[in-house]
Amino acid sequence: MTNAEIAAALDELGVLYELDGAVKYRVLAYSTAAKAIRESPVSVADLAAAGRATEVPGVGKTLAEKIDALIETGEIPAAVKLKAKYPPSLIEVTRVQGLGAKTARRLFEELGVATLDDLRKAAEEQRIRDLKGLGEKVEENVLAGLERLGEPGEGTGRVLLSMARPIAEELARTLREHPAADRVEVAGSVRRWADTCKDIDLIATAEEPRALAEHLLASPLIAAAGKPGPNGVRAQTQNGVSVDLRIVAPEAFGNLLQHFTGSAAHNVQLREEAVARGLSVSEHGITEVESGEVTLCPTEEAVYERLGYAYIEPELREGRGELKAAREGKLPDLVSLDDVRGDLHSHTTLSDGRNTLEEMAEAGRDRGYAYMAITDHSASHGFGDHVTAERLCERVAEVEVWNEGKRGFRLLAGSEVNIGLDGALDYPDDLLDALDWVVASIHTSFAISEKEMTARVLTAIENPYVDCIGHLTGRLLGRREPYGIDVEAVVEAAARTGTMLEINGNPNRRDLSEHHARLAVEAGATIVLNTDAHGVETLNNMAYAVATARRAWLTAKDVANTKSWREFKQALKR
Ligand code: DGT
Ligand code: CA
Ligand code: ZN
Repeated sequence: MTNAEIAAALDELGVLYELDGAVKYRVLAYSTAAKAIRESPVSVADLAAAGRATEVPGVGKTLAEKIDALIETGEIPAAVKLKAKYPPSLIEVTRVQGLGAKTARRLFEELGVATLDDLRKAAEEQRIRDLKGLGEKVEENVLAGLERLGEPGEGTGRVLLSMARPIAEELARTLREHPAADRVEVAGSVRRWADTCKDIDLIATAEEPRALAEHLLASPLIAAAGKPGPNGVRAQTQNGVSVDLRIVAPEAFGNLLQHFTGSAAHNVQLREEAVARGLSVSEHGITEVESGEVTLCPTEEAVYERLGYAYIEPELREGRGELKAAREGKLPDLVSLDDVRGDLHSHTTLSDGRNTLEEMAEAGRDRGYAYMAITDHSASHGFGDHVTAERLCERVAEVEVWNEGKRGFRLLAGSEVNIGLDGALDYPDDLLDALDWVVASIHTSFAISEKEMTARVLTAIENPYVDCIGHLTGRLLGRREPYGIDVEAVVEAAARTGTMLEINGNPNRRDLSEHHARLAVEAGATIVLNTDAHGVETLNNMAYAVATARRAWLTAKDVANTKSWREFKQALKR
């Protein structure tokens, strides 16, 4: 049984419990465990067989027993029982965006909605609005959600870069350690740091290609594979990611790496421009059409040079004007991870973080940052201890105490303040004024019109105490579309008022997107690269924020947190 199958069964059970009215944390336990299992690089069925399923994060004894039953009998007894109560088609209904299990159950009990078809009919016939507490808006959302069911992101098999990248690097390491390996590189969308990836592309040269292809299959990360041959092999990882290993002759390694790094759009444009110059480009080399003379390039630099371009960083290879810029020597000097001197969005145990203020601060300092802001959620955020104004005042004092006697690193007292439906913030102005740094974000009431959402965010931008807007569009890659918002109006206002815009480096978000980030900088707005870390490990997500910035053509000058704190402070609007 694959990790994906086990995860799907637990997800389903979670939904069934939710339909049955279970408390939220119980439901959450199932979806959290399912996610960990789906993303586990090792086979959870193997772990379970060895009695070690509880090693998977979020899997306790109860869950481990359910997994054992599932593997043994193909079913979880609790799920069988609940399926007798609720038709399986109702589970699909709960998955419609903007609905949820609670409403699905009411629709089932009060309107007899048991299938997606029933749901569409009920919405079209305007029967949902008659139920207490549900209105026309819900009907609209249901119809929109039904439209979106077939859209990319769900069921398209693309995975987050944060899932693909560590596997790609581990597999490359495995291949490099084999004596037959010569060069091994990760290519494709993983190398370009795209948001999501269809598969992992690996490129290698080797003395004995078949032996190297076979060695890939020895990795514990690989679950299944085709037949390894002299040109490579295709395989599948334990967590369902496809891997494509291609092995070639070393003389043309640059041509091959360039070709398989892509993107397809970049390559198509590159080839068209080459044809106009009498050159034919392929993964096997560059041919001068008239003479038939072939140039083999051992490096990518040589490929671009032969074609008359400056070297183009993989993150820029999307066919968005990079070839013209490379020809004219106008490529941007891209911001890099080393340029980043601070992180301005992080959470602690005061709200929903896993680590204390001290632990987060130490971790930030250990990374070599010059400053870091603690920005716990604000009073209206719906879980854990609410951070009251009083508590936040104390927090400011705690940060001050922590900073005492420290040199070369400054902890900043901040907040990630919810933007209310009317654009107002949670705290009084004098408290916001006492903070070093205020990020304002939308966390509630997504389902308003684009016009309302834009006005709401513009109100926050006009607020003199708001330094930065967090994760502007609220998108969750593959799970939640960005909400409707007029990004052009927002970036214009941000530039005009000096309000910074965050690129959130949580790999599920990467929000601003690369498109919006480029738009923002072109409009004159300033960007901040943040992790939104909820624990010390996720401070590592800065790499994804940097990657989005690079894919948006940003230089260090466009990014505020490449400055020292003294200069940064001067760039603030207040
Ligand atoms: P994805 O969808 O996340 O896997 O994105 P890529 O870019 O990794 O795409 P993939 O794996 O289909 O192919 C890897 C590279 O191979 C791609 O970036 C460029 C090259 N390639 C693939 N198909 C074509 C094509 O039809 N024309 C050209 N010129 N290059 C291609
Ligand atoms: Ca690929
Ligand atoms: Zn947030």
